Amino acid sequence: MGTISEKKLKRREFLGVAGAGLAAGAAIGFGAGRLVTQPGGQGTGELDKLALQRGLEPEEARSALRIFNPGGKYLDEFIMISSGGHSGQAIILGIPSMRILKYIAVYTPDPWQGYGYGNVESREILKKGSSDVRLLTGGDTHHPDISRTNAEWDGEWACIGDKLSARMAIISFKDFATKEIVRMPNMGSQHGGAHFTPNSEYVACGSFFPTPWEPGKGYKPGSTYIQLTEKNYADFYRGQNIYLAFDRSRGRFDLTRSFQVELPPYVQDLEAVGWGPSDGWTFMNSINTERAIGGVMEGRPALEVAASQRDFDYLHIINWKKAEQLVKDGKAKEMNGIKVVTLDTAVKEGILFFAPEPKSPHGCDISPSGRYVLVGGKLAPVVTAYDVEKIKQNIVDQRFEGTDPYGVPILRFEEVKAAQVEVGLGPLHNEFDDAGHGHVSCFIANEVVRYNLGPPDYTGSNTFTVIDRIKIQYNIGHLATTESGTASPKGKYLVALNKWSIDRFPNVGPLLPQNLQLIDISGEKMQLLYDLPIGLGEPHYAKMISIDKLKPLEVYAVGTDPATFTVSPNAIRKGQERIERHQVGGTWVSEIWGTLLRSTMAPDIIRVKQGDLVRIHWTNVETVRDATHGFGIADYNVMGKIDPGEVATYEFLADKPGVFYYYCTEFCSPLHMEMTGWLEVAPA
Ligand code: K7E
Ligand code: CUA
Repeated sequence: MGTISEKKLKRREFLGVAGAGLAAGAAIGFGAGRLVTQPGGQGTGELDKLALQRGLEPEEARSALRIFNPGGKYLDEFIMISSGGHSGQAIILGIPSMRILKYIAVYTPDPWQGYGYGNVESREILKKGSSDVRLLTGGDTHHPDISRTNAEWDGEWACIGDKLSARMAIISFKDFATKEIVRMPNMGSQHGGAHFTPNSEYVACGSFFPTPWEPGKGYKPGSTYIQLTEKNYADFYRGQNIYLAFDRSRGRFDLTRSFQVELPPYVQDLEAVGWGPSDGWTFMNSINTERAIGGVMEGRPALEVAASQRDFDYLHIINWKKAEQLVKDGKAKEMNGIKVVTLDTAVKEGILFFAPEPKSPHGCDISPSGRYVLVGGKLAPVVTAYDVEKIKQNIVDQRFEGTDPYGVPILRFEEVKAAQVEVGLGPLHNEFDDAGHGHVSCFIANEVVRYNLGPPDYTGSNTFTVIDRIKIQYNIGHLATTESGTASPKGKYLVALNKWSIDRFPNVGPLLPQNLQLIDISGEKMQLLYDLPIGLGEPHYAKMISIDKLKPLEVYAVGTDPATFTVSPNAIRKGQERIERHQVGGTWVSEIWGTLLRSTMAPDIIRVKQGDLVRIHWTNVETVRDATHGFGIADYNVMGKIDPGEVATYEFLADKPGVFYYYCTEFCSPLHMEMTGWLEVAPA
């Protein structure tokens, strides 16, 4: 910043010239002559000057004003839940301000949130979400979805999958915290989900890598072994699509009512669960229908080469309502705790079909009307629109071009295709607005490309035609528009989730942040508003829900167990603190019921014996919003926070003697530094 030279003033003529100044002033929204440009248009307006001083173009200054949200004002219209990629977390942002409001620990421990550092509730979540191989403390989140009522998001729950180890997590929007993780049976990895069915009966999710699959027995991580050869891969490896039964009152999955559909050993990729004309159907695409297994060091071509030979892969079309009925009729087989509709049954009973899709596609999204399935070509520069009505009719008429090696009927491409839109290089994901437009991310072209859909989504002329494009910075993966993926998207904003940011931010070491770019899609031309560096990675997909659909708690009622939102059996009131020592099995347990209230931890001295299992139940008896207390014990790796009203249990083995300091880690009050205690572990 500094003084602006005459030359610069002249060059940036948006102020000096009355007309331009007026235009900028008016568009900024303050009105010419008021604040922006003084009468006479000589560029003395305060905002103009400020913009100039900071070297901002008028367009940029306008963008800043359109999204700036001062503290204390509630100008955000949407909340975005973004994946945190291989950080294993989820990220909550306000839109359009792009302010980060929260990180949610999902698959990865987080000491600040009291997740996985001695806290028993979160430890149980992580344990339940692990396999027999290891306790899993990291994940790779890709696709969040929000619970639905009549195909619209209701703002109660979110799900987000772990691509790495085939897990699904449930987040409550009451407290924006993780409630459950399940390790999905029979699957080695996942990618397609999460997708709630229109009334949240199920969360659908497909596998990514096929798993070794014992006929009749399925796959169990850590024990199923079928040697990886090309023949075994074709004969004994399988993909899966799961429908996790969702109990929306409790916010938990019920594996006993869940089911799976066995799929051929293609790499199943993105999927979408339909509504309207596509209600009852799941669409998922696939890559590597070549069934290449890799083996560059064993004389075979590299996987990505061998997996890109064919001109077409298969869009999978699953009649999930019919599959559900098969399960109810007892035609599914129980494998590893879940009912599986086997591939044979799926073929015989007519619940699985393919449609050719060009070529190693990515992205599979349903238009707001539910009529079109849009698939990004990835290696083909087109978006293919499939017409669900045609798909259904062709299935009824049994019009197939043949079957795949597993007997799955293949529809004729020309019969089920609505259109192909030439969009540019590397099309991936499609999102929609409220005016019948699709927006596709083009990874290689570094663009978001807007096109018209067809009827009933778009009823004008030039259906399936590109009408606008905007450069992004750089290498966009997903994009998100407001409430896209439902029957009534809201238009207005689009967030491009970009992988690279090369020259957009100051250098903070060789690895630059991911770049989330906010784009205004309300006008005829898309317009870039803001770049948000995300120093946590890597966001894949995100969903933006209208802020008024969310009804989060302000405080927990005192004594709440956040796992169930009911009164915890370990809740106590101030004055009821106690310490007990009792034996369970062969182990001595020192059990403490304590309270937290500014600025006392009661008890502040805990005396136990070496070898005791120490279990501390803290009740934060505060009733004031935001009056959180933290908890940390030196050298014992116990850390967390207890929100106002919350009851949280911490547990650890006191196996080393000594006198250890513990304290409230949250600066909560003037006497916060005094909010401390001692853990005395007497030698055995
Ligand atoms: Cu395109 Cu996992 Cu949805 Cu990332 S995936 S970009
Ligand atoms: Cu409680 Cu600091």
